[in-house]
Amino acid sequence: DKIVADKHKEVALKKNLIPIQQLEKSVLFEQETVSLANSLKNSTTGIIAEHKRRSPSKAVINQKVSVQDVAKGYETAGACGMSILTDGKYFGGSLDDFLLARAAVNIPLLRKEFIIDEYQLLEAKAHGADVILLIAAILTKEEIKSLSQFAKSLSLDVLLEVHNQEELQKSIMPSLDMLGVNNRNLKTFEVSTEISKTLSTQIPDDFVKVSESGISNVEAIKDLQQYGYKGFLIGENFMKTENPGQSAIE
Ligand code: IGP
Repeated sequence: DKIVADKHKEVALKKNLIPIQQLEKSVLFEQETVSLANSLKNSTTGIIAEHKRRSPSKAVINQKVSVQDVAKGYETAGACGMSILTDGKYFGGSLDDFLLARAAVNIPLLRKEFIIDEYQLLEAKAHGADVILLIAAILTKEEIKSLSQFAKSLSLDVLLEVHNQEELQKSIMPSLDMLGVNNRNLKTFEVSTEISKTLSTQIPDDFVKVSESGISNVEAIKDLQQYGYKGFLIGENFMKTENPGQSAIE
C-alpha cells in the first residue's frame, strides 16, 4: 500500500516533467515489440532472467555488476527474456537501467514495476519494453482490464501476477498473455513453489503459465513443468553471484 501511494506521487511528478507527447516521440516508441509469450511457448527451458540490485526482502543482492553485462550474459546463456526492475526506492533500479539493457540485447524485455497508471505503460514503450507486469494484489478487476487493454493497444505483452485463488479468479480475462504465480508472499516474504502447483489447475490453457520467485535449481523447473508451467522468472539465484549470466548457463 505504501508502494502504491509512492507510485501515484511518482507518476504525478513525471507527468509534469515528461509529457505523454514527448514519450510518444521517442525512437524506441515506434520500434516493433517481440512477444515473450511466443518465445516461451517455443522454448524448452523458459527462463526469464531478472536484473535486481536489491529487494525489500533481501537488502543488497548485487550492486557491482553492470546491467549491460548482466543483459548480455543472460542473452548468451539462452534466456527467453529478461526482467528489469525499474523501481528505485525499493529495488535500486531505474528506467536508465532499462535503456542500457535495451541497447545491449535483442531478447524480449519486461519492465518490472508497480504499474498503476497508463502513463507507466507509455513510459515502458518509450524505453523499449516488450512486456509489462500487472500485479493483481494492487489492482482492481477494472484496473487490470483497462491497463491490460491499453498495453495490448501498444503491442506490449501482458504478464499478470497473482498469489492466491481470489486474485486469480478476478484476473482471468482475454487481454492477458501470461499468468504468473508469485511463489513469494509479498506481505510475509515467505517463498514456496507449492502455490504455483496449487493454482496451476485453475489457469485456463490459453494463457502461458509462469512461475515466479524462489526458483533456484533445475529440479524445481522440471517439477513445475509437470504442472504446465512454460516460464520461470528467476532473479536472486542469478544476481547473487559475481557473474549472473554465467550462473544462468549452469
Ligand atoms: C524474481 P527471485 O526470488 O528469483 O529473486 O524472484 C521475481 O519473481 C521477483 O523479483 C518478483 C517481484 C514481483 C519483484 C516477482 N514479482 C513484483 C517486485 C515486484
